Parts: sequence; structure tokens; C-alpha cells
Amino acid sequence: MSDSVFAAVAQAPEDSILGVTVAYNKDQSPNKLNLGVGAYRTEEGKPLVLNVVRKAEQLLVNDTSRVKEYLPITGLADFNKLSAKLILGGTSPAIQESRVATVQCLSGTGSLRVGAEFLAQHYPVKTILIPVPTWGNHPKVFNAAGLSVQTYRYYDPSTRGLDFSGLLEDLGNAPSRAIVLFHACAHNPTGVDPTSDQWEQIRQLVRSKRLLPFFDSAYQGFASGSLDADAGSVRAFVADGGECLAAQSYAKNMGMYGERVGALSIVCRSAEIAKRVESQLKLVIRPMYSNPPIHGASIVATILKDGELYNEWTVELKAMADRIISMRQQLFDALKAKGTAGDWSHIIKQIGMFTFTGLNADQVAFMTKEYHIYMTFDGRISMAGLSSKTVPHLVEAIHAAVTTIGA
Ligand code: IK2
Repeated sequence: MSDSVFAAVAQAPEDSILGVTVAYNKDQSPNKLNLGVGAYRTEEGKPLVLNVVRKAEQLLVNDTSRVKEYLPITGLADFNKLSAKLILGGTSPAIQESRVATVQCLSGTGSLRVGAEFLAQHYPVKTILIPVPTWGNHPKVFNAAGLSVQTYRYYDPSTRGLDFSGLLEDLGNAPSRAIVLFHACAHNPTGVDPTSDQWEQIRQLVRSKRLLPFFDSAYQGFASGSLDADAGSVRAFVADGGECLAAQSYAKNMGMYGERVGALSIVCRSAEIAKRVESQLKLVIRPMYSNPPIHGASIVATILKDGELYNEWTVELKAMADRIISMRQQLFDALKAKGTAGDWSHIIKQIGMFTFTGLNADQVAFMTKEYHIYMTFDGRISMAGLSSKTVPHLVEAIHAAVTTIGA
């Protein structure tokens, strides 16, 4: 052992989100409940493969003319066009004017990383502002690409809502032309989104300070059940003719988690600039992973280009969003019925996959130890991991945590 050339390698800590699943998997209790990772589960607690995905996959398998050649560096052309249309809207002038450079990437994370690498190489300002709190991987992705990460205020724990004045003040004080990361909808982990009026004020400030918006769209369709409504923030920024980036993930809205399907779109001022941007994106991608995988993107493209499959997808997507919304109501009602101390109305006000409960790290540790309920230490629970059957167990645990540990 001691003569290993790797003897000095230190044990790294588990990832704060994926590590929750590691701990959950080790727990032998029959009552264990994983509300950590944001992955959709059915009422029976099972992972879900959408019917429409199974259908598209079958169509692909039956088509014996299909081959497994390398894709171009930028990925599947159809997939890219359809992805840009999905996020920017079918009638987007930016698409009609060929001002959008879109590349297929490895899900949302890969899209963020390719965008960050591109900005680090080609954008003059190397500072990116991210909200507090945000998805735990954001600072790691941007730091790894060589950007300098700063923060802006986002969540106000006292109201369990948006700290809008703090957000405006911090963006107002941001270095001119800095990059700003926005969650397009269903903010992770807080479930708190700006209203459309607030987005409009944010847009005006961003444009007046010449900040560069970078949208992370990991939950399109998951927040409201409508693909168009959930893309509203991005579309408002594109409608003003200005530039922005958007990273899309099909992990949640199509249940394609492990297939790693996503896209990065960079909206530019002109077709000529978009062409040059795309040429540079290829130079970013080629030494990273050469070109993206074909299977998942082919499934997504098959669904997006066929009217019938597309409609079927929207129905299944809405059913997932609706189940999550109904879980919010059930959890809220059950806590009220139990008389658990505190105002739990944020559970039904927040939106998307997660509820930022307001439970502290000690309370979370208590719930894991005593009730085998797994969640991130910041008190975030994945509503998609909950079912009508498990709500009572969660309510017992929250009630006991609040009563025993206090605030
Ligand atoms: N951006 C945000 C805001 C995300 O939430 C995610 C997915 N996170 O899911 C794990 C969790 O928080 O429990 C992503 C990007 C990237 O997801 P992917 O790379 O799987 O598309």
C-alpha cells in the first residue's frame, strides 16, 4: 500500500446532493425515504420512463437503417434546431434570423460547462454572479471553467420568498458586463421564482448594466406544467434583441436523467456572429468529449418533431407537474391537521421539484437518524420523491423535529 504512487491521495467528501442517495442506499430500514436527489418518482415510489420515450425508443430500434456513426461535434442537427425552438418559442425572431448557435451537450451540467468554458475563453469579463442559494454544482462548474464566482442575494429566509430588493441592489452593484446566472424557472433549491413583473425589472436592470444573462433551464414544463409558461423568463430576454445563453436539460422534463441529453444555445446579435460562436464552441467541445452521444438526443428529436408524440409528451409532463403540485397540497394540509408549529404556507407557494422547508441542519439530521428520511442538510426536500403513502411518515418526522429540536 505505502509504495503506491497514489498513497498521498486524500479521501474526498461525497457530493452534498448525490451523497444523500449513497447514505440512503446503505440504510436497511423498510421505512426509509429518499427526498434528496431531484428525480421523479411515481405514487408507488418508482422511477418513471415516460410512455412517449418508450415509443420513440421503439421506433428507433425498429428502424434498421439507423447506424451508430459519430455525430458531428455540435451533435444532432435536428435535435439542436428543435431544442432552440422549445426554449425560445416557435416564432422566435432570433431563430428566424439564424442568430442562435445551439450545440448538443451532456445534459444540463454539460451545457453549463461548455457555456462557461466558451465564456472563459471569449468573453472579456470573467466574473459570474450566482444566486444565494443555488444548485450546489453551479459554483463548481463555473470555477472549474476558470470563471470567478460572485453571488447575488436571492432568497429571504424570513419570508421564505424572494429577496427582490437585495437581488436588484446586488445586480446593480455588479461589475459592468459581468455574467449573471438565472434559473429560468423552478429555482433549485428554493422553489421561489420572480413574478413576470419582477422578471421585467430584472431584465431592464441587466440590459442597462450590460450584464450577460446565462439561463439554466433544467425544469421547463415542470414548474407550471406548461412548456411555454416556464420559458417565459428566457423569451422575455430574447425578445429585446439582446444576447444571452441558455442551458437546457431533458433530465427532468423528459425523464432522460441517465441519457445525458441537453443543449446550449447562445443567442447573438447577428447570424454572422452566431456562426463564429458555433465554430468556437466546436473547439471547446472537441478536446472535452469529441462529440456527444447519439441515443438520447435521437429519442428527444423523435418526440419533438412528431406532432402526436409531442402532444403525448406534454400530457405526461403535465401529469408529473400536477402530481408534484398535489404533493405540496397534501403535505401542507397534513402539517396543518397535525398542528405542527410554524407557518407552512411556503410549501404551496413554492414551485417546481423542491420545497425549501426551512428545517435546519440539526432537524434534518434528527429526521434522518430517527425516521430514516434522507434530504439535503439545507432542508430541501424533493417533492417528486413523495407520495400520498409517505406523506404521513414525513409529517410525523417534521413534527417531531420541530417539537424536539426547535428552530
Ligand atoms: N441546473 C439545475 C438548477 C439543476 O437542478 C440540475 C439538476 N439537478 O438535479 C440534482 C438535484 O439537485 O437533486 C441541473 C442543472 C443539471 O442536471 P443534469 O445535468 O442532470 O441535466
